Amino acid sequence: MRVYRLKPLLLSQFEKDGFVCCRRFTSVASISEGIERVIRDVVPGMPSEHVFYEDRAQPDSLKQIQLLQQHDAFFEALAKAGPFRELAETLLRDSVVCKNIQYFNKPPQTGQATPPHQDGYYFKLAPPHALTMWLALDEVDIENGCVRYLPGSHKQGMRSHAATGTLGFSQGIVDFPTDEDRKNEIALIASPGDLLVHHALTVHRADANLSSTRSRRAIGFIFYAAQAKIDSIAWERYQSDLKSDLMRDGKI
Ligand SMILES: O=C(O)CCC(=O)C(=O)O
Repeated sequence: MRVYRLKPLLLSQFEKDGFVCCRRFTSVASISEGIERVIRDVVPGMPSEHVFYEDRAQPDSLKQIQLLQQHDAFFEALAKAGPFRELAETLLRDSVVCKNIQYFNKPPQTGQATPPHQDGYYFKLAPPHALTMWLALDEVDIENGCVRYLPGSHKQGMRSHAATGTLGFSQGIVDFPTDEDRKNEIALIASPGDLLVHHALTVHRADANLSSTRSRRAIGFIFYAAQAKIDSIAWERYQSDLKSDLMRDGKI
């Protein structure tokens, strides 16, 4: 398979830049079908804290589904074995645990920006050895809100975060963008099947979807290295605060 020959190159890019982009990593037909099936058959029975809408009264404004691997056998199989997991093991130089498979959409015009953040701030891991994969299901470009990275930011530690008010991305970097951030940020345009992978400390964000017709759908995979340990007290506190905030604001 293509990825095997490229693995040493991908690993050195990942360790240097904190992200890699694997063009045409996979065909998206079965994954798109899987997501359509979950939206149709599973979402109606899911707990509200696993399904986020821009506006709960508008089913078309669905923006995120959490923990697909717990809700659907197809996604459970993707979490347990196959090319995503194998690539995660290579890039983290460890065996891995798949913690979350997520669906992301930015619906046309209503899809909000993803605030600048480091995933490790949400994960509460020591050491912060984890990565996120982001598989494009649509053509994704500047207009509909492509992912933007700060190369090398994974080597510069955790930045200060604070509440954003954004459903699904509750924490954002407080001093973004600095002049350096503005100079260094790169935007990753992607086609269906392209896979972006970033380290848990890599700073990233995405703009809102300004297109009037095009959605911006993607699947996210979160893998933790086996050596990374969760600070379970900090994590439980964060989850409980988050749930109360979302319920108070009527978002879930
Ligand atoms: O889909 C997006 O806008 C960004 C996803 C993201 O930030 C993440 O998976 O960590």
